[in-house]
Amino acid sequence: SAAKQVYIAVIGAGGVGKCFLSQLQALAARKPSPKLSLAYIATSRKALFNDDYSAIDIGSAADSLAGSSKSPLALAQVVDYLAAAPAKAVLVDNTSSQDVAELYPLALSRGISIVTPNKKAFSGSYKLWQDIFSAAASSGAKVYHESSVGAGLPVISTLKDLVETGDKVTKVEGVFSGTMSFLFNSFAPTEGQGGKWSAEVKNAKALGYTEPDPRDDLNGLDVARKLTILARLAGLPVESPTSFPVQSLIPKELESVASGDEFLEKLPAFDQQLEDIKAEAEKEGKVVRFVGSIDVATKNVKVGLEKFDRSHPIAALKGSDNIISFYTERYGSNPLIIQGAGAGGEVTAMGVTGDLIKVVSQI
Ligand code: NHO
Repeated sequence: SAAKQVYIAVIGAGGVGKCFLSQLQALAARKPSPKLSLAYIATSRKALFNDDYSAIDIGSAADSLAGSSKSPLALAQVVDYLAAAPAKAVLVDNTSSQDVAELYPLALSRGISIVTPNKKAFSGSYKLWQDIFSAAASSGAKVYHESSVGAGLPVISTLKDLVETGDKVTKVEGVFSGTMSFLFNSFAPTEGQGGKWSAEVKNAKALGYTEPDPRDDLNGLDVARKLTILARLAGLPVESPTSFPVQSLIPKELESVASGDEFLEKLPAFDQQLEDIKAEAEKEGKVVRFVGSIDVATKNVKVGLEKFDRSHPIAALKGSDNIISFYTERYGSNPLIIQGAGAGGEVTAMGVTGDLIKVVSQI
């Protein structure tokens, strides 16, 4: 009889998607059983798939996709196609699309498992969150999203283990944005002066650390989405990433300028705002950092600037690293701390590939 197969569909082949494909190729070569068969791959403009589900070569998929003349299937049709496959299927969502995220309850209810770094589904409305996990519970399909917080760092799996083994998480605190980490580690270093705020933002963009429009990092929403996900896993029914205080670092006057480039051009005129905050921290011997925290008992979630002693682990971060501290009953006054690269294609894809391995072993 035929060896056991699992069909894989990949939506999104950008920075993370391409790294995922090369990790998938290596995984398929290392672990021949069950056979991981790439049945569908699409970007927003193109797709590759065969009506008879015959496998697409993983190693050449990204190139073949670029040359494909097929348009992507409508999302509901992707679900139909996978639900009718001759074996179990896993949908890997490597987009940041809200539309794809809203498809998860349907896919899960039809037995298709989901693996994704996309934050949208888990940090949108609380109803979507509930729909996703109740669809999975009733069909037995799996849903894993490790890379939606801290890229490949084991943040979500650790929090789940703490909760499921009966520990009481009292507080979660940390630096959750690679971009914000890089910006403040260079703007307000623990040693030396640091540059002007606007110059650091420009530099971070040039180095590829920011979104194409840096305002998408500076508005705090990316961090708010990550906090929403962790708060919900810790048991707080947070309604949305805008239902708690989030400090934006975009000057009011620049919120509505048309482009990211115009924003960068006008930003130097507002350097004094952050310079004052930095100076105030320095007077207390501290440095300023952009952090998020969840106080489980008081149900307080917040995102914004805070001052830290120079010796605090949050102050001493390097590069674009993330740090996440879990304060729990078992761990007492010394929190469980997870630290390391929190952004980038390879480390984000690692979380996705790791999740896929978990799902494949369970379906
Ligand atoms: P890209 O490079 O824009 O690629 C997106 C792909 O999706 C493209 O191929 C596009 O055609 C396709 N696509 C979009 N909408 C589609 C649709 N409706 N149908 C079909 N295809 C569609 O994006 P990335 O960088 O590869 O990111 C992919 C996902 O990983 C996003 O959800 C992103 O949020 C998530 N992610 C990325 C990173 C990262 O480092 N790149 C991280 C976490 C999650 O931890 C990282 C992070 O948070 C970075 C953050 N900026 C920080 O901390 O500073």
